[in-house]
Amino acid sequence: MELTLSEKIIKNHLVSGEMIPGKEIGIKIDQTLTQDSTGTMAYLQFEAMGIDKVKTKRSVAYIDHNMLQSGPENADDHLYIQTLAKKHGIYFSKPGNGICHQVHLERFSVPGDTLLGSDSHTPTCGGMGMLAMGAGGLDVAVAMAGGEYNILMPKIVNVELKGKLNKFCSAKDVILEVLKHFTVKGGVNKIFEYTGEGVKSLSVPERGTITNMGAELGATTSIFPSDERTLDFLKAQGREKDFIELKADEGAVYSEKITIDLDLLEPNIALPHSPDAVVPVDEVRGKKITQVAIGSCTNSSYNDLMKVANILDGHTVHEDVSLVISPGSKQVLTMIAENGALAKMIAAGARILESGCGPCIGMGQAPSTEGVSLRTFNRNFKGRCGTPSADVYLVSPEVAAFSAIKGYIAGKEDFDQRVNLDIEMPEKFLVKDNMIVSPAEDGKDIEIIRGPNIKPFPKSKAMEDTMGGRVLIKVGDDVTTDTIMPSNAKLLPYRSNIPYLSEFCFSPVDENFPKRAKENKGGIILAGKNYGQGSSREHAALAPLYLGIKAVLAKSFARIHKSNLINNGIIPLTFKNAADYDKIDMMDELLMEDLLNQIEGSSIVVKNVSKDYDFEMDITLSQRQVEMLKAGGLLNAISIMNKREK
Ligand code: MIC
Ligand code: SF4
Repeated sequence: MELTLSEKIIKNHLVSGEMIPGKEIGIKIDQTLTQDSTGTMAYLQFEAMGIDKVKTKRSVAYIDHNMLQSGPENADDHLYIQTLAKKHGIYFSKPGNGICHQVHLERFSVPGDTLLGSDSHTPTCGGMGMLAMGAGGLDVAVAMAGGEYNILMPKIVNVELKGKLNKFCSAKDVILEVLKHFTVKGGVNKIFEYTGEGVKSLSVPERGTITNMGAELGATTSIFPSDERTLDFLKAQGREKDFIELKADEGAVYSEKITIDLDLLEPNIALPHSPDAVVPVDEVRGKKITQVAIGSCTNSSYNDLMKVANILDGHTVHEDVSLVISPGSKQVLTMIAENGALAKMIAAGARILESGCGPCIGMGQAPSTEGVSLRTFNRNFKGRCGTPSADVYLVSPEVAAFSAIKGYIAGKEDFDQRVNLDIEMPEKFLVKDNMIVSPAEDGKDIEIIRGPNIKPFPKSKAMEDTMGGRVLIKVGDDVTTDTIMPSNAKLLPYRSNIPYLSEFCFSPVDENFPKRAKENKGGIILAGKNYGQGSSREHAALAPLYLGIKAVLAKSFARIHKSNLINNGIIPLTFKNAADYDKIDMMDELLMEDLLNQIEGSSIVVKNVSKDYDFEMDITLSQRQVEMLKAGGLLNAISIMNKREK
């Protein structure tokens, strides 16, 4: 039978289940990546499994998020991860070496391999023809220990690219177009597979921009074929031995298809506060801006920054605008430093940051009150930039650079035709991996250094037959994990300290949530559609767990967050009838009885004790997930299994 590229890779890695869309499958993971803000927790969980050495082909620990070091907490976490990596067979990418996704694409990605990362933008390596997925830290820990990764077999969507991008359009405009079409809910349990003659016109980093921001669709991942452009990139990285050609079979069947004609594409922009609020940039041309931020794992490649340098060349950043640029990796930064592009940026008045996530995760460069920030990043959720009153727009590096000069959102009329935007991919990238530390051959004698900020993670208990509590918060659709457990320069240093972090759970929408949760000894969360979209941070499950949350009742869930809830023993239930959501008020008391029995079925009866009526919730769980919830989460389930085996 003819297969799509995604199906071929899944088939090669299938460990359990059948490849029927919507059914649970288990796949073998070849590579893992972690970053520091989710990594400490992932490694604490890995340690809890008692494994000496990772069982993957390659695992890499990056430091790229928590780099401000305004106190000892971040540096302590870095040291913990570095010493643990050395001991347990994991490569360590030092702070300053770059953003995990950019560096992984450059130095470690391999077509046809599977990659699991504790970061939602792990699909960046789909630009290399990898099956690359984001997950919670615990799932990544299990993969490092050699365990399979479970997902629902996705539907495969075909995005056919026709033609060639015109001068002022770039890969960012392609993915913004896809987001406009599918929205932030449209990709859940789907893989977006790119095909067509237009694919050839895109280099691997450009493909990476598209697969990176496919995360905003809620997709399982996105993938490009591995072709001659892939070979060019691998050769230029000195890694041609990693190349294999990969593509879908002729006649492969997709569940859905859209065609994008690159020739007709216009520069796009995502309006505040959602990556799918996309319109052509000309619709908002002329809006005054206060900040431009260029970088992030979406748009910080050599190609992107060379275009920016050419646009800025000989100009001055507008007096009312602060332009900040964070190059994606040491490789990119060194190359633009050596060829003079960096000097052009500095001369124009850009503020250059080190290679890392920086402003994208609110680690510095928060805009002014009610500021208007134009960013080449992938997420513009309200408040994520560090300024709740700011408006953040998402654009390509080209639009960002022209706008920085003009002082307003630039449209077609503002683009200077004379600028060279035809950037050739270098024949050889500058390869110097001296910020990647190899693991020890034998880690037995290596001592792991733990700073005082590292606190044990909360553990859930086995499911009880009767479970109830008050509705502690009622939220609407598309609530992000940034809302559930925000990250910013003040909070990110505490990612390994759940007790402290939990004090800020839901703080962007309800500062009293932690207090209410404690007073009521825990309870239930009520939510709309696509609950938990965005970041993979397991902290959005761990902090509620710490505060005693037992269940989340939602209209639907984002994929990674749903797994994180189950992995940590919190029950996710879906409304059978959306009208039931409307009937429930905050502080209503809900009760579930005969739970151990009911959870085995397809729905569960919930009693609204305060209003005295019953309603039904759907259980959309696999048997494995049911067992896990009964045991009280993944770690408990693993230890029960281990005991059974002994
Ligand atoms: C993000 O872009 O939201 C992050 C910060 O990279 C997160 C990970 C985290 O919260 O640490 C992600 O995308 O998963
Ligand atoms: Fe870092 Fe931003 Fe990319 Fe997340 S989206 S990995 S914070 S650069």
